[in-house]
Amino acid sequence: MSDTRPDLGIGMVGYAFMGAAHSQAWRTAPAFFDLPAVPRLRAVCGRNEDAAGDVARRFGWESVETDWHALLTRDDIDVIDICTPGNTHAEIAIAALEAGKHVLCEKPLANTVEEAEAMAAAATAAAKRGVRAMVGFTYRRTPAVAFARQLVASGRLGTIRHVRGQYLQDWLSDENAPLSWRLDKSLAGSGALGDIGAHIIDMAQFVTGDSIASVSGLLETFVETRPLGGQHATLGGHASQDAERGPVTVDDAAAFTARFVGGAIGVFEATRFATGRKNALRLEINGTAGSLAFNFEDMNVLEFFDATEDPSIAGFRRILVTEATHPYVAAWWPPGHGLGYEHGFTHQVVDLVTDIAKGADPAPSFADGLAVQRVLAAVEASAADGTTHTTGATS
Ligand code: SOE
Repeated sequence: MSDTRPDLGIGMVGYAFMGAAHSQAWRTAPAFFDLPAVPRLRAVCGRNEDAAGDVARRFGWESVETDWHALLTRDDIDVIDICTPGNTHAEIAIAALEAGKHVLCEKPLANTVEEAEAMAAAATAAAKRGVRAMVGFTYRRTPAVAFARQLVASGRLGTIRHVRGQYLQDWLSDENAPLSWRLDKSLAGSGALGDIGAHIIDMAQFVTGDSIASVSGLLETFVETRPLGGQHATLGGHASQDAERGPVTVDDAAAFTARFVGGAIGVFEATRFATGRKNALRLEINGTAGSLAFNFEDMNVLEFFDATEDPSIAGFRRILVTEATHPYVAAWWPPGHGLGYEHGFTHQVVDLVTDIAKGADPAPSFADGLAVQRVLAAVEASAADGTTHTTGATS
């Protein structure tokens, strides 16, 4: 039977780790979810034609472009999906929105607050013309995280007192892991802070429904030079200690305390030096009526403590967030069969396509991305001068 749903043409810029994650999401979403439009993988764009061509073959992209401007002139492309380093986000996203293309942009939204402000303004102007923009804080779409937000919103935690966020990785703990774009401030904007700290900031604000008002922070670069070349892995890798070295211009680790507008206090940590921790994105929230704890390394589980229960039987319960009644799960497997890292990207595509069809503004919006950028900038400013910095958030 022929599919009567309209096509939605996708043009993706970038093809590496995030490009692969996004490619599988665009392919998989219409097979599992009843989408209002069918994503068509029209073109993947990269300066290295051979590498982009390889991704096109593996994932089924119909064509390859080597200059992203070409995507904006194509009538068969409706959405520009930006999977490139942060220094290119603002230019591509603003040009795409002005050309009438919807935009999905990887996180963090930009490398500076000024760029993020320009992007948020462009998104507001575009929305008036029915053109939508979303920033890719994918972990929001882990069912356990979306369910945590529902529990907080329904009042099960009462008034939030404490927020504890950590994003712990260890792929730089080898001091001979080679220099890569994530360690170059001119390309990445910042280090652990923006790359993974941005995720815990967004997740904490998303789950609590509150905003960070002020921060006091520390940044540290433990290994100041790294080998050029060597064997690169997607993250990390290894090179000879005799290789020529170049400077690391970003933080290896970030830590900060925070005050939320609603009165909660927070403690946050982001590092690539937590040996043994691979992708431990953890969030713990304590409220007057209960607590929640999440760890991405056990991503199908949400721990919940109900402080209103009889203390003699109360305790943290381990909820397997794999029931059809949990967010996103009904489209997938039977209870207990579980989801993985890639599913968040599929859910992101599902929500974006649905909002585009409905004419609704997707979340997280570019304004949400800007709010995270302001927290990142406040942490950097605080680390530089040793004082507390406000973010400007009031609600
Ligand atoms: C690298 O630290 C990284 O790939 C991040 O850039 C991603 O956003 C996160 O999903 C996993 O770690």
